Amino acid sequence: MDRRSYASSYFNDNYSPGKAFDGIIGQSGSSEWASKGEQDPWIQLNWETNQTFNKIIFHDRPNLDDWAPGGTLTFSDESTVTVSGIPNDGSAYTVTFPDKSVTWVKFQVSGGSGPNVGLSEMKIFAPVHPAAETSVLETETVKN
Ligand SMILES: [Ca+2]
Repeated sequence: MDRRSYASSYFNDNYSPGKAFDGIIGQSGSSEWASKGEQDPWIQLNWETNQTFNKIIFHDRPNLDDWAPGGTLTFSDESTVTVSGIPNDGSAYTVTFPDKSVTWVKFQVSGGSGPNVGLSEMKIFAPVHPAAETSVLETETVKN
């Protein structure tokens, strides 16, 4: 799956937007995206084909100076989801929404504070098909 990340700015190559999608969480200076002097930066992930997902887990930069407390998710279908309450310490903050089948998602920070606001991670999850539901149906079939 080919994907490409963009941001309004990044501090230097060690803080590139791809670091928010590298699966590494909570390591200052080695696995986080940081903007270059912005309080309300944006970051975007594009795919070559439609991706279906319904959950994003945010982790702020773990340092307590830079904080992206929330903002707005925009999807390529032009729908939006408001995000608020991302903790400053980098702990997980989960946002769920109806299934999106889209080619890009953008997160525009609002209310940010600190010298170089960014994110440690923005982890995107595909919908989980409820295996438990299948089990129940199978049980009922056996009873009959
Ligand atoms: Ca922080």
